[in-house]
Amino acid sequence: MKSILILGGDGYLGWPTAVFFSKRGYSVTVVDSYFKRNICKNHNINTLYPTLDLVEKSKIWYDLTGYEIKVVICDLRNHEEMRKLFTSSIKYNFAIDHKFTGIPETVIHYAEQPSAPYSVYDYKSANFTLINNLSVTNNLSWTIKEFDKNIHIIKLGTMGEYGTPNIDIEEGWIDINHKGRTDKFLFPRQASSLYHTTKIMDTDLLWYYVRTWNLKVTDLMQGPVYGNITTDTEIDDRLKTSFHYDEIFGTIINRFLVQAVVDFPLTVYGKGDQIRGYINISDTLQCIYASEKNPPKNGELKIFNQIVETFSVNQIADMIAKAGNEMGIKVKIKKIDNPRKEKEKHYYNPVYKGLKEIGIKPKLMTNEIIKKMIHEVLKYKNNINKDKIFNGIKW
Ligand code: USQ
Repeated sequence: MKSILILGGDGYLGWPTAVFFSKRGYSVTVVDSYFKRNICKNHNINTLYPTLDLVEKSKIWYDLTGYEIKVVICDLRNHEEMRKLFTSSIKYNFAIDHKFTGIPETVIHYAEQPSAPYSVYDYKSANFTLINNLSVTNNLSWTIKEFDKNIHIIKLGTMGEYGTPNIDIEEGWIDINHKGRTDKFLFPRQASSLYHTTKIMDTDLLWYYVRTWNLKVTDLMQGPVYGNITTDTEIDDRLKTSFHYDEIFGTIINRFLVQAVVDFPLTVYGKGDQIRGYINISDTLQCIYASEKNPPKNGELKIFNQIVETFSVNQIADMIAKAGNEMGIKVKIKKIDNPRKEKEKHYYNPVYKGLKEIGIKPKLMTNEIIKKMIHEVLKYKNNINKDKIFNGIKW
């Protein structure tokens, strides 16, 4: 049985990833510090529906399927806590069999503060983002060097590291010819939030450790994710992943779906011509799985641009309004002053071939999929707190 460790296992992507691998016969351990839950408590943020904690969800998963997901609650900014995960002093907060499952073959690293608005909210949140994101990546790299350099690290990066340059965005790397000589470099990165900047620093850290210690790393440059429907979590509503629509943790498509059903004009920031690459949550799982099955060699950093299609904010608003209107919901759209510092009109042409080459079959955001998502959100319409949709967190 292959063993996999998922750091940040309580998150929007962490929990469905755990369930996905568990269902496919992997021995799965999830780790989380619950900092996102704590931020939500402090900011009075509720998700679209309540989500049980990791111990409760893992118990339900075991009762329904007989598959065990082991749970560890700890703070990975602490190097000793990280080291314990790789030894028999690991302490499970939930397990059927409390015996150490051994050193994992793969570590999926999601354990980062993922919100761009939160990273610029105030000094404390900025500093937390910086320290958390970099120290977890650093602690993981040192621990893997100590225990086994053959462990494959799958790290969630972000397309936002590249920013919106006026040239095509390559898949991680670029060949530069300068004064008659040529070399290969990481594609230039320039982010437009502190959160995205920490992800650039992560990439640099990992690339340094790959070159220096021969680690094996896959970096997935993912665009904003949407949806909450993943086949394996559909067996029971209590297993659904979290769904944020608030300004801190909600990403654009999920936010617009919620705004559509409560008659809140879709909050298009600025001109709305900002283009990004998007991906359905079920495709994220396919991509992680394909990456796990195609590990890099020691001393190799594989980079994939993890998106399946690109849209402008205006296009997304129009698509959601069209689907909503066809369902009898009157959807309004409103352009508001952009609280962010970002280019509102720009060239955007990223390459995203690598994941298709290893077998990903993308699920596109069709009218039918949008209607299915609106239908899902409508079930929880009464839980939605309009006051949390837009408070104008500024860059
Ligand atoms: N936007 C709006 N209205 C809104 C919310 C967002 O017009 O109500 C616009 C933003 O200005 C931006 C675009 O939509 O141009 C995307 O914003 P977002 O909030 O959906 O995504 P972002 O802050 O970039 O971050 C999210 C995740 C982050 C991930 C990133 C991928 O929170 O963890 O890394 O998407 S990417 O954007 O490709 O960097």
